[in-house]
Amino acid sequence: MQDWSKLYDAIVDGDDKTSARLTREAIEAGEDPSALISDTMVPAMAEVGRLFEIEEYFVPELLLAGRAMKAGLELLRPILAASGVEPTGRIVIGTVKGDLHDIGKNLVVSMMEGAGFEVIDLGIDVPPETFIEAIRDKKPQIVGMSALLTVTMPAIKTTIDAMVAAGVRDGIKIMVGGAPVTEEYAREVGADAYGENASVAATIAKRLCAEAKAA
Ligand code: B1M
Repeated sequence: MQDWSKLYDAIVDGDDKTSARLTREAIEAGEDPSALISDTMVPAMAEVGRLFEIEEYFVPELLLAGRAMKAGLELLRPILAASGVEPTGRIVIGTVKGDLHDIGKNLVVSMMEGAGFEVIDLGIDVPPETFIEAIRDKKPQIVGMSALLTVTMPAIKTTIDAMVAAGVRDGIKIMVGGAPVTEEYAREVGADAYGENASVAATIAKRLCAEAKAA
């Protein structure tokens, strides 16, 4: 892989135009989209998080960096999706109520699409009732929930509890993920799986889907 440190810098600097231009160049150079994401773009966002923690960056910088990351991801998304074959299964996914972070969730969506899944993306700040409605309407094998804040993590449990109360929990597999979420937490709240990152999530989703279809 070529050195794409200028793309890393563009994301850290929140420069969406340069991010898009360099991503386009990387695509033209035949760079592997998954490697570009995991080796350059995700580490850039981690650096943005570090700068936020040490108070060198504030919310406006986070927003700009998020926009620069998205500008690149949007160009890579169709390429990731094109690698898929027959639909592997159907997934409903969203960022839980109160949480506005969607970059990681969008990456999971891209990897799932790349793995051949039909993905119904409910977006951000998704209340339990919207998940429940989507399960009834779309009949997915898997429901995915993303949470990036420690204060919104409990919304995963609230949503699963609401699914149980609504009688839609049986027959679906639930996968959860996001920076503060852990395998242990996933088990505690009654999820079926935890995805540490987007590519692991896609691999796990294939297994879960096979299990859901066999049940
Ligand atoms: Co926010 N933010 N943010 N933020 N933000 C974090 C999460 C934070 C860790 C920064 C920090 O302090 N270092 C911190 C949370 C602290 C905590 O709770 N422990 C934080 C905070 C505090 C806040 C605000 C409260 C700030 C404020 O207003 N004072 C506020 C909250 C708003 C809200 O949600 N209600 C806020 C706002 C924002 C922006 C809107 C400005 C922006 C988001 C833009 C957007 O998403 N469209 C933003 C950003 C950009 C970040 C950081 C810098 C980057 C997040 C990101 O995109 N990472 C973040 C710091 C960090 O994470 N280092 C931070 C890259 C992405 C690829 O990784 O999302 O982890 P990630 O996803 C990974 C995995 O987690 C996993 O796969 C992905 C890809 O490999 N994954 C799944 C994710 N979902 C999954 C689902 C799965 C499986 C795997 O299955 C279904």
